[in-house]
Amino acid sequence: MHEDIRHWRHVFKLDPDKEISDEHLDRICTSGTDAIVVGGSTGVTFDNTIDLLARVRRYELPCVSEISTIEAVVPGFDLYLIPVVLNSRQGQWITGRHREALKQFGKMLPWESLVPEGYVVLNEDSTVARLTQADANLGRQDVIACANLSEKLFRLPVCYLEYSGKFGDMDLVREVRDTLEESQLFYGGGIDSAERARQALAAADTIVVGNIIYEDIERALETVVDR
Ligand code: 1GP
Repeated sequence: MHEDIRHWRHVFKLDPDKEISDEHLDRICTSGTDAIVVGGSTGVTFDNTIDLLARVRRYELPCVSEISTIEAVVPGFDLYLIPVVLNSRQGQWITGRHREALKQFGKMLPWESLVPEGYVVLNEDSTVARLTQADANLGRQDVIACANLSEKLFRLPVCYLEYSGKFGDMDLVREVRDTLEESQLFYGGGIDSAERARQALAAADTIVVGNIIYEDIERALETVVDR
């Protein structure tokens, strides 16, 4: 399963704290996307996460959890993405919460199902930037340095450029991908049309589409472009 991630080009990220009808969920899960990521910054609980997992499980595609809070760790996902927010000003988002989780779940953890992500939060107005107190106003060289931190120093398998809510600088995304040698580059933020999906796909390995699912389902579905 771990290796399957390498082939993912497009994923939808569903927020357990937001409502989605059965019809829209059906269209998302049968859209041709490569996987469903379940996660969000706020309001994520055990109950709303397990509920969404059960609904997505009716479909054949992989369903992975991106963990933002220890309370919402739910067994039964195919994989667990573990964000390490490299540009957070608060240690709890880099190792603190992770240490608590390891203390609590230590021996029960399915280590082979955990995929750490070197997160670089780049939209200072996003919920995730505020929550993690990220130093999001980074210049080009700082972003490249973060990518090197992620891959070369910490050897994380995934580097995630997170512009959540805003379409980012595709030249910079492409430059980061050209810098990375081993790790996979996830890009997320503001993909709300086929055109933007194509641009992001040309710059990153894997694109993540979130908000537009809840704003305009037709446009969300358009982001599943030929690739
Ligand atoms: C959020 O990167 C994802 O974690 C997707 O961003 O919600 O802006 O699509 P959007």
